[in-house]
Amino acid sequence: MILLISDLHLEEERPDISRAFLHFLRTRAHQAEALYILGDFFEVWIGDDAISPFQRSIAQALRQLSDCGTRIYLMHGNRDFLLGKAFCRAAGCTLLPDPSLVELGGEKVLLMHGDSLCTQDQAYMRLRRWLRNPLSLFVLRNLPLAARHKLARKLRKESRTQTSMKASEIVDVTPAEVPRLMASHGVQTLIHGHTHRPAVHRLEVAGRPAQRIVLGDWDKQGWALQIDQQGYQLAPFALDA
Ligand SMILES: [Mn+2]
Repeated sequence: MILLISDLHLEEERPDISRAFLHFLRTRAHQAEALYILGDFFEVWIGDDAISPFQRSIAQALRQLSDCGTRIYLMHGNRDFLLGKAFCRAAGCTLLPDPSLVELGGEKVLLMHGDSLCTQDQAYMRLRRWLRNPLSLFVLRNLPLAARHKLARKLRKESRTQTSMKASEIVDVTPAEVPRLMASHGVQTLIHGHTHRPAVHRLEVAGRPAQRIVLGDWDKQGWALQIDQQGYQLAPFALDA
């Protein structure tokens, strides 16, 4: 059995979510061969050198799971793209590039965070290109901590006001983008998060039935996609279960 989650937006201010996640690790994830975390795992990450005791406790919980034999894969989101090698080593997880082509349950599947699919949001796409450029990343990683905290606050504030002003189609995935991208990777299944609109979308790729599975964010409830002999099951669960 394989589990995929995304958009937990873990932060100290939401102990209900971290509690639910730690419970999820001890129970369902413990039974899984692999756990995929497709971005925005943390609400904010300003660098592995600025890890807080809260974030360290999450890394230790992941480490415990990977020591028990569950493989853990982590992909960057737009909030935590500065997660680096030191965190992955501490947490016992493997960093996946976005996009990643993997084999899950005998099928080739494309995994993404999902923000790069929202191509209609041109201002965001420009910012994303700038933030993910190796030179900018180098500069960001080497800024003093106080400057990184300040920048992270500014980016979050801007993202919130921008998102609330933009039409909902603009901050969602561009539909025409999806079949083209899936065909170019030769997959019939795409799994991503980011939009906080959990759903299984049926479509056609290269003349065959295909699916785009959107993972849910953890807020009022948790979400996980389970892949096993029964196929793909996307379902919510109570945070206090
Ligand atoms: Mn996101």
